[in-house]
Amino acid sequence: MKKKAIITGVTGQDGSYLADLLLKKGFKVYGVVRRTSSDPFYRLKYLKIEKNIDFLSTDLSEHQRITSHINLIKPNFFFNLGAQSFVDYSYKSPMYTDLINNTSVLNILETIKNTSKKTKFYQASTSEMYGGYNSRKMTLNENSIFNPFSPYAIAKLSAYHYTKMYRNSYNIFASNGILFNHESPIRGEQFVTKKIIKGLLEIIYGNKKDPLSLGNLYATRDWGHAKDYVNAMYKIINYKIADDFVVATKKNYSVKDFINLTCKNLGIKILWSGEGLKEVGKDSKGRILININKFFFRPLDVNNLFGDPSKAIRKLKWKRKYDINALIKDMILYEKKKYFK
Ligand code: NAP
Ligand code: F7E
Repeated sequence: MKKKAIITGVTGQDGSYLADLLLKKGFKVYGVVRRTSSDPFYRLKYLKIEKNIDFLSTDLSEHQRITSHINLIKPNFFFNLGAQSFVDYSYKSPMYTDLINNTSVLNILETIKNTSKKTKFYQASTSEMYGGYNSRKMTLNENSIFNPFSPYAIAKLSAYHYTKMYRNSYNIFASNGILFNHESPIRGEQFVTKKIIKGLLEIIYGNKKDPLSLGNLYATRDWGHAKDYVNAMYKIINYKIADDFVVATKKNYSVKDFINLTCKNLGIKILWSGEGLKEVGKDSKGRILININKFFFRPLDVNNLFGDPSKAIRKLKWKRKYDINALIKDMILYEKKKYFK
């Protein structure tokens, strides 16, 4: 009989790549999907897998329905990737963020404990939990201190602790993947890497007249490729014991570095001038490509996140295929296809 996996957040970036991976490994994949007025399946269609998934139409806030799916299916694996995942929005909607990113996780763990104890659980934890005032040079690992800044990070940190608590108290196989930022061609359009690549291509190939407006150019992140990171999720849930693992590249770049690398890949020379809200990036003809808008600043931004994945490399034998340039090239290729069919 095929092994069964439930994925929440199956329509998202990671859920789509993970579903693809699990289908290739012969799993029966159940995907939790909430109702939306527009088509949520574009990523699954892009990967040509939407017909191979059994969809469970449920919002994560519908706790009883999630419970009944687990009871009926008794999955081998439960990957909890569904979340209100946009840090910026969590400041605007903290209670909703907490309901989905924290209370819903507790509901899933309680259900596994009560009715499906053999189900192995993976929680999508995040580098945002570290928050803090870390320097650009300081790497973070499984033993580093958490100092969450945003409602998103606080909710995720609570869910991280629940996951550990259910593992330690009830002997449930429940693991956290503490993933640093990871991107891909199918990254959500609000996130900064996708916004930069899509925005620059709109200006260069799509005749967009206005510059691309961004916020804090000096935050640094450790950016990997989502395809490499779903491989890590699979290794984490298949590891001999439940545990917590950092997944990162051990390289970090600022938002401005990411723009410079994207421009280099596109063959554009970008010249920076001005400071603060007046800073602009111009092309060699003097056209403004990037400007700054205070709307995109957060009440409190995490300035530096830099991960050390040594434990995952050592224990899980996790390897990644993409570096930052390969990631950028992959994202550009996807956007370019919109202009050159
Ligand atoms: P994403 O693209 O934003 O996907 C989030 C998924 O959650 C979508 O399928 C979304 O459905 C679903 N969802 C949101 N609210 C829901 C609700 N109330 N009920 C049911 N489903 C709901 O995020 P991602 O980048 O793939 O990230 C996957 C997970 O990893 C998230 O938990 C995120 O917080 C975490 N994470 C991400 C990163 C990263 O850099 N990508 C790093 C660390 C951790 P719709 O399609 O309907 O919106
Ligand atoms: O911001 C700065 C912004 O929204 C990255 C999620 O997947 O990774 C993601 O969270 C940085 C921040 O990602 C804009 O202030 C500047 O410093 O792409 P982001 P994030 O907040 O790091 C973590 C690990 C997760 O868990 C989350 O789910 O870029 N920035 N200007 C901007 N950010 C955005 N979005 N838009 C701008 O215009």
